[in-house]
Amino acid sequence: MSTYIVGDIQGCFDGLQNLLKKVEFSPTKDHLIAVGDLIGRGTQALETLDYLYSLEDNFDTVLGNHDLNLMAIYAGIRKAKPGDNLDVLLTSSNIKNHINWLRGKPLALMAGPKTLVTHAGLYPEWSVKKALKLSIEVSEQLQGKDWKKVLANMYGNQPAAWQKTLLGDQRLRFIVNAMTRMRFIEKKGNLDFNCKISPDLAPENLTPWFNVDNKKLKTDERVIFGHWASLNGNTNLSQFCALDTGYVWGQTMTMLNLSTNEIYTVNHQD
Ligand SMILES: [Mn+2]
Repeated sequence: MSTYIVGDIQGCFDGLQNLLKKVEFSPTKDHLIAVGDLIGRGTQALETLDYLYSLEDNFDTVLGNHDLNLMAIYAGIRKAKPGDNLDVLLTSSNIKNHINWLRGKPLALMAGPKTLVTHAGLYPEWSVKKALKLSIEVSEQLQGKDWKKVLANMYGNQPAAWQKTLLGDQRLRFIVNAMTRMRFIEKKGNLDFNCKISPDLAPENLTPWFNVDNKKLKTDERVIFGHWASLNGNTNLSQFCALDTGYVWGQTMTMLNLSTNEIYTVNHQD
C-alpha cells in the first residue's frame, strides 16, 4: 500500500488519470490524498468528483478555496463565473451528494505522523496541533444545520491577522482564509490577498508564509500544500512541500509518493 498526495486537480480529470496511471495507483490498495481545489476552472469537474467520491475510504482531501466556492454557489450565496466551469456539475443529479460529501471534509489533516496537509499552508503563529484543532472548529460549523449561513459569513479579507480572542464569524473567516487563501504575509502577521506571483518577483514588504519563522513548528514536522501555482513546486525548504504546479493553467500536475518521497508529474496535453 502506498500513499500519494496530489496537487490541485481543479477539475482536470484527464490529468489526474494520467498521473494515477503513471504511478500504477490501485484504487483498492493505495491511498490518495488531495491538497484541495478538486474542482474550479477545469472542464471536467463532475468526472473528477464522481471519481474521487468512488474511491471511498481510499481517498481524503482538505478543502480549498474553489471547493468552498462550489459549496457557496450551490447554497445560492455566490454566483458561478463562466470560467469556473461548474455548470455541468451543478446541474447533475449527483451534486447534492457531492456537496454533502465535501461538507464533511476538513481544512487540515495528517497524512502521516508528522505530515500536515492544508490547501494554502500553515499560518506561522500556529502549531500543527493548533491547525488541526481550528480545522475541527470550522468542520463542525460546515456540518451543522446552519452551514449555508456559515458560508455566507465566510467571505471577506478581515480580520487580516490572528488573535486568540477572535470569536464567531471573524474567527471562522480568519481560519478559512489562512488555510485556503494564504500566500504572502505582511508585517504583524497580516495576510495579503492580492499578490499571487512568485516570491522572487514580489514586493519587499511581503514574505511567503513559509519564510516567516514559525516557533511552534517542530523541525521534524512537514507541511504539504497547494494553491500557489506560481511557486512551481519550489519553496527551497524541505519542510514545506508545494504541490500546485498549475496544470489547469497548461503546466503540470504533481503527485508525491509519501512513502518514498518520489515526485511524479504529468504535462497538460491540449
Ligand atoms: Mn486554491
